[in-house]
Amino acid sequence: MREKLLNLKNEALAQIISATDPEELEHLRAHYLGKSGVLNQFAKELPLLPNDLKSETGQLFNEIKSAIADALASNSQASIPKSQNFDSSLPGIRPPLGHLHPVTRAIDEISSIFEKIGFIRVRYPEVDWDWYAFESLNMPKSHPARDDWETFFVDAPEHPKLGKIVLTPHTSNGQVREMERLGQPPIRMINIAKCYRRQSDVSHTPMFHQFEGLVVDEGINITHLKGTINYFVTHFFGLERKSRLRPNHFQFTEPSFEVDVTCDICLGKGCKLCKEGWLELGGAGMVHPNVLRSGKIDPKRYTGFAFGWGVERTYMMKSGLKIPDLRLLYSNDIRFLNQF
Ligand code: FA5
Repeated sequence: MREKLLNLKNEALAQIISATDPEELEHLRAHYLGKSGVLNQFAKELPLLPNDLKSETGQLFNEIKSAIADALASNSQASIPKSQNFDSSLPGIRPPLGHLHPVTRAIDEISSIFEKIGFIRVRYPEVDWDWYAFESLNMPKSHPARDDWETFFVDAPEHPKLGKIVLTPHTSNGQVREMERLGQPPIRMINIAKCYRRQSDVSHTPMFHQFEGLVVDEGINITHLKGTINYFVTHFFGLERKSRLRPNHFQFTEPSFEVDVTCDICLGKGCKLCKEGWLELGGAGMVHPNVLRSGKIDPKRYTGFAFGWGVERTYMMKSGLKIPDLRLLYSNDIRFLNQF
């Protein structure tokens, strides 16, 4: 009896689960639970069992009866007529789609603007020797200008010639590496990579990106630098935005400049946000002869210009974008990122 009941349960549940329409389900209900159904036949036989088996088999009978009743009730899909269940004319549910991070988009846009005028996109190590990050760039070990870069040093053995290992604080480490890669000019590099500094506030993040341009050839002068900056500014920000060069100092360029772009709100007139009408884009200048020498390029024959700007800061200056705190870009807050 026990075995028969268990077989009955398995058979019933298999049939109920695979039932696909309400009629079939009704038929199964009558077959198993109906007045003259299979389970009632078993119920009639229960009193005839020997006393020692009665209670145990009775309990199993009840369990199986409720398991079959539950299965019939929960197969609700099958109990609703198909025509009511699915309306094929309803519009589909659009799955949520992500998009590229705004910084990745900015990097793609910056690369394509420079690639159109013959710059080659490269990427150099983000963990590099002191030689490439500082010393080859005319910044001797003891030079106080190094403090400006607030560098993270890696706790690793020093190289006898290349020095310590650093998390690159700027993309200028690509300058001498590119000179070494090509061996000789012409050079037209755009190096975009992550940079790291011990800084964190509304306009600084400890990890950020820079894009570094380097052009070296015969007869390169400041007008080429100014023309390249104008080209970038009008393509990235729009024709109404202007750029200017302001004198500055970097060890690896001479002369050196800070590049400004007109404010997206007042377009150079001066407003509460920018005060004087200009926003700072980043550094630039004519490559210092010592840097060319580090890259084994003859400074008597060749000259060059370089610039290095922050991707996030440059992106924030686009018209119409109001990003109050640079750190929001890396907060992974989906409500913030969804706006772009
Ligand atoms: C430099 O890093 C120079 N290597 C730039 C350069 C290259 C000058 C080639 C001349 C020739 P500076 O420290 O000013 O310069 O940084 C350049 C830009 O990086 C800044 O204007 C800013 O846009 C961005 N930047 C710097 N630190 C941070 C930071 N912590 N968070 C976000 N952006 C930053």
